[in-house]
Amino acid sequence: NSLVDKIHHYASFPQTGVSLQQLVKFGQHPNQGTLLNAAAFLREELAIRLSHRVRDLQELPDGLSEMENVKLVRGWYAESFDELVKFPGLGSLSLNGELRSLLSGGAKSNKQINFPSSTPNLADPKWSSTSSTGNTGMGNGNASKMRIPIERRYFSPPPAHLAYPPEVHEYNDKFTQLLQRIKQRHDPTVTTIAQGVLEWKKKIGGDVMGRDVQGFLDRFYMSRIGIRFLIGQHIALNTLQPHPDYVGIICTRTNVQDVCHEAIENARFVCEEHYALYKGPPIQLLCPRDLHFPYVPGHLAHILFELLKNSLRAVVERHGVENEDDFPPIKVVVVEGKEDLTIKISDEGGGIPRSAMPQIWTYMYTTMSETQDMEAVAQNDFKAPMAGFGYGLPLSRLYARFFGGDMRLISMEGYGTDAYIHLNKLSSSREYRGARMVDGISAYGKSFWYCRRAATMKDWLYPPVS
Ligand code: W6P
Repeated sequence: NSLVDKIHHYASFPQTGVSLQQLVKFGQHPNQGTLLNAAAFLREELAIRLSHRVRDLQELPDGLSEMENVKLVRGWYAESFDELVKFPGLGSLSLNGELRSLLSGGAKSNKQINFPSSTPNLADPKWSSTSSTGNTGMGNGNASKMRIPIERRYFSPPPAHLAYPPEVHEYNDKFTQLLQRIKQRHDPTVTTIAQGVLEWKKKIGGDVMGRDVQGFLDRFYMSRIGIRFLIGQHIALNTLQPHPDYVGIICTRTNVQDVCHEAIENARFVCEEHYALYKGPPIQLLCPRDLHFPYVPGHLAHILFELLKNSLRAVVERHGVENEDDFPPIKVVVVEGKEDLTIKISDEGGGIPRSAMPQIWTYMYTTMSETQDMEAVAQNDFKAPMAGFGYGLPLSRLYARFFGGDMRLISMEGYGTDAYIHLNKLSSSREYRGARMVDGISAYGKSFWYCRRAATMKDWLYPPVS
C-alpha cells in the first residue's frame, strides 16, 4: 500500500521545532512570497508530524491500538497526511524569475527570518513534487527589501513587486482551506481518544494506567497542541484582519490581567450555572495592570479557566451550596520575575491528600463513575464544564509546558490548594518528545522586554477600584 509506505518514509524523518520567536518574526513579513514559503514548510512538516502520530497510534501497548476509537483517530491522521502530500508543491506554479528565485531560496539567506530548512531527503522528487521546498530558507536577500514597517504594513497597498499573479493567491487560499478542513477533522480527537482509553480500560479490567500509556498520551496531546498551533497560526495569518498586537494567533502583548479577568468571569459563570448559585465563590485578582508578554491568549485563558473551575468546585463542595454567602474567596496572585511570570491560585476547598496527587495528572483521574464517564463521552459532552473529566488538568499542564512553562499543585489537606502556573517570559516553543525537547530554545533579545510597574496599588486590584 503506497500510503502506508509514504507514512513509513515520512515517519523516518525527525520533526522540526519552531520557536515562538521565529513565528513572530516570520509573521511580521506576511507577504505572498513568504506565505508561500510557509505553506511549503508546513506541508512537509505537518506531513512528518502526522506520520509520526500514525505510527505512535499503531504501536500502543496492551491492545490499546486495537480500540475502534483509536483506529478512527489514526484514520484521520492518515487521511490528513495523504491530503498534505497530495497537495501540489510550489513547483506546480508558473512563476516569474524573481518570485521563483525568492521561493527557491537561491538568494542570500536572511538569517533573521530563516525558517528551519526541511529534511533534505524529502526534496527527492520521488516524495515531493516541489524540489524547491527541499531546502527553502524562509528568507533571503529579497525578503529584507520587502520588509514593511510594522505600523505601515496594514494600511498601505503592497509595493508593485509584491502584487503576485492570481494563481499565487489561489494556491495560497487553497492551502489555507486544506488546513482549515484538516483542523476541523481533528477537532474530536481528545474526546475520541478518551473514549478509546475508557473502552480499553473496561476491556483490560484495570483502573490503573501504565506509565507507558500516560507517557504516550502526554506526548500525543503535546504534539497535537503543536500541530494545531502551527495550523492555527497559518490560517490566522491568511484570514484574520491584521491587528497591531497580533501575529497570527500570537498576541505580542498578551495582557495578563485581561486574560485572568476573562477566565474568572467564565469560570464563575459556569460554576453558578452548574450549582444553580446566585453568586459563586468570590475570586480576588492581584495583578499588575500593564503586565504583558507574547503568548497565545487562548492557551492562557484555557489554563486559568481549568484551574479556576477546580478551585470553585472544591470551595462549593466543601462549604456547601447552602452557604453561598460565606464562601471563602479564591485568591489569584500574578507576579513577574526576570524570567518567570507566575500565577498562583489559592483556594480553601479542603485540599487533596498527597496520596491522590499523582492521580491528578493522569488521564484516568475522574470524579465521576465510569458509567457516567462513558455516557458523557458518548454524548460528546466533554465540555460539560464542571463535570470533572480529569482531562482538564493534564491537558492544561501541557499547554503551560508548550511554551516552556509548567504547572504545579501544592495542597494542604484539610485546608485548601495552591495551584502555580509558571510561564516563561522568554517564551519559546518546547514540545516534549519523550524526555527530550524537540525545539531548540531561542529566547527573545533582551530589548524586546520591558517591565512596567503599576502606578498605584489600585491598578493591581480586581475587581478594578474606581
Ligand atoms: C482542589 C483540587 C484542585 C485541582 C486543581 C486546582 C485546584 C484544586 N483545588 O481542591
